[in-house]
Amino acid sequence: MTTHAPIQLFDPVSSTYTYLMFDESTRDAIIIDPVDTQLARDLAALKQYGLRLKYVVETHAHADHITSSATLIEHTGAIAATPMFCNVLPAAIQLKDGDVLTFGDEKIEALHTSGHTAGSMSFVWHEHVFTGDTLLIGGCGRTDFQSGSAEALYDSITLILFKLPDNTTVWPGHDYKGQTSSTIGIERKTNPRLNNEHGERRSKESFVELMHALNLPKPRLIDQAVPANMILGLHHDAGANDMTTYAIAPAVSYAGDISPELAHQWMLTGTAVLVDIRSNAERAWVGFIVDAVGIEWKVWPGMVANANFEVELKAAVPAGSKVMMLCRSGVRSIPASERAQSLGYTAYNILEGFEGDPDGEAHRGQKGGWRYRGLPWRQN
Ligand SMILES: N[C@@H](CCC(=O)N[C@@H](CS)C(=O)NCC(=O)O)C(=O)O
Ligand SMILES: [Fe+2]
Repeated sequence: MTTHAPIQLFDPVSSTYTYLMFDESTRDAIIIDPVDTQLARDLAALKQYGLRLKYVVETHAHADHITSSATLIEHTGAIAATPMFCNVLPAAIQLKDGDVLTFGDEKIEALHTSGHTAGSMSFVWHEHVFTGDTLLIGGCGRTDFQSGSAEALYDSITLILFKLPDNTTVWPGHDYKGQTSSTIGIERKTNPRLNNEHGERRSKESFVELMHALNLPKPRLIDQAVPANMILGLHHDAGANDMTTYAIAPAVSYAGDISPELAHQWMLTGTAVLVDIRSNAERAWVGFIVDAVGIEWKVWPGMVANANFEVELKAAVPAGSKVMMLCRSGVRSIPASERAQSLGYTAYNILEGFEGDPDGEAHRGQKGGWRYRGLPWRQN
């Protein structure tokens, strides 16, 4: 018989647990609550186990760390799934209570367990529950910010999570004391937030009073983390632009670097063809540019080079034309511009791509990509 166990990974700075689960035969995988600073660790784990990441799942929009969702998706071609009421708009899958995600023959079910935040979810997989910050070991998530509600948390814990079988393993979103897992039975009987000193279940009023008296300091990163997590952890700095927007900066191995604004103008006037070289998965995930030609530079799964790039480019764009290469952040579009130039096109690289560089730095004077500069795009 196959035993099902999640791989539990820990970020010591934010005390966050990330979980990786996969189907043993197909190697399709999902990850729950990945942390931006642990990207290399998580990519290495996917490689080590030979996995194809299908979904990046969030239990809520975190206040204490930034997710690596967007970057993981760019690397792997996975799809983001976030709780519907967290309003993380770029996530392709907006989870409702009872929704099931499938990876290989494996299934994981989303339960809407509001309270820590209004949108918070827990996930049930075999005899395991990933509780995010709804239920912690001997504790529970705080309810004093981000649409938190102690009343809702009491109901979610007592009426939803405590109704799971006692032997269900509880895998929390954080632990600040080095504990790794618990069970529903243990938490139901001994969790001090839910039970009084005599081991009796607290009333909702007593729980609410306790939660309101916690007076915890604000998470250190809340002001950066929440806005970043609302867009899957993409960092961008829209607005600032200290380069002449319509200038062409000549390049050595292709015709030059141009701003998204100039690219847009050239597209409207028919001066050049915009070639969107993001993977199909990325475009489906975050959005399309109307009238752009889509030719993948790297292909999911594994983000391997598209062997048909030359054939597809030649089929789509007449030889000798001007082309403008656009990717997500302006990195992949550089080798793609060089390639197009070597194939006889006059090739321009669009600075900062669709989203803008994730490090938030100004690259060659440009900040923010196509979308964050307010240029037109569509969701699908
Ligand atoms: N000290 C941490 C804050 C930790 C924190 O507030 N964690 C939230 C989860 S996002 C919580 O619910 N903690 C519950 C508790 O500490 O009892 C930081 O600055 O990031
Ligand atoms: Fe949280």
